[in-house]
Amino acid sequence: VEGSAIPVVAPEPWAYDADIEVWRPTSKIEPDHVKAELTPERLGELLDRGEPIPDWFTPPAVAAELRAARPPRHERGLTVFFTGLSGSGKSTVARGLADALVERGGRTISLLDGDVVRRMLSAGLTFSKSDRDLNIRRIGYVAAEVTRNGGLAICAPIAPYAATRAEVRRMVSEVGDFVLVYVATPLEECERRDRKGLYAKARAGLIPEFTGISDPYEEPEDADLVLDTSRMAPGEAVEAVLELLVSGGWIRPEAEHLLHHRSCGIIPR
Ligand code: ADX
Repeated sequence: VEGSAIPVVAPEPWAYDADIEVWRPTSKIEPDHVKAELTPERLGELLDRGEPIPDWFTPPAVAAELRAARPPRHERGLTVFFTGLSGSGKSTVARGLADALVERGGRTISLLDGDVVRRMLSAGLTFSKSDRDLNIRRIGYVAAEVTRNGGLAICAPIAPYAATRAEVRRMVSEVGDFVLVYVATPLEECERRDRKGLYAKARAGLIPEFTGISDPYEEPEDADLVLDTSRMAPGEAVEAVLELLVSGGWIRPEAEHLLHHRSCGIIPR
């Protein structure tokens, strides 16, 4: 520092010399030696996947603290949030996913289907923008609580507004992980199916503010997965979500999972 009697010594960068297994100033490492590196991103990845932290990087006790602060994804709470038009297949895929996950075991599953939520949690709400937003916020609140406690919440409302979906993503991300699945079945297909006969009524003007007909649906631009159920069977759609959850590390691959079961003395069918 200028004018001070104390000289300031700037430390030079250090790195781990993997060849001779010591930490040294980078300038002293032989050019042909391997400098081991672990960037903060790579460390985050290792923790997310529950993989070992190399012991040259940090002592095991510190690694254990890091793991406690950032548990692997398969131990962390997760919300899988489906969004899409009425009749797009959200509920079918969400239910299929819930069944598949229960079958695999290892996770507690809470299914918050749009129609069921409307009957229970949101009875009395209309389909005005503000009531839809309130409905989605309630779903988000419950999903965040499930996620906070390490559970896996599956939600399947229309959730037509991007800002409200983003709010739910924020709420859940504070306490765990969030995955958005856009069930992008085209309106024509949803209307052709018209399972509940509601599109016909909406076209006839009997139901006002019907999503896709007389009310907006804002397509997500932040979806982690996009599924079109007019091009795939429900089982395939469920498989696609499972694959995403396995590749992201939220659930273990089937083989490993069966081994784990065996080691616990459970004999899979
Ligand atoms: S959201 O907009 O608030 O997310 P939510 O998923 O709960 O909608 O409910 C949608 C379901 O309510 C539809 O699948 C349909 O069966 C029924 N419904 C009744 N009126 C409407 C409407 N005006 N718009 C959309 N869906 C409606």
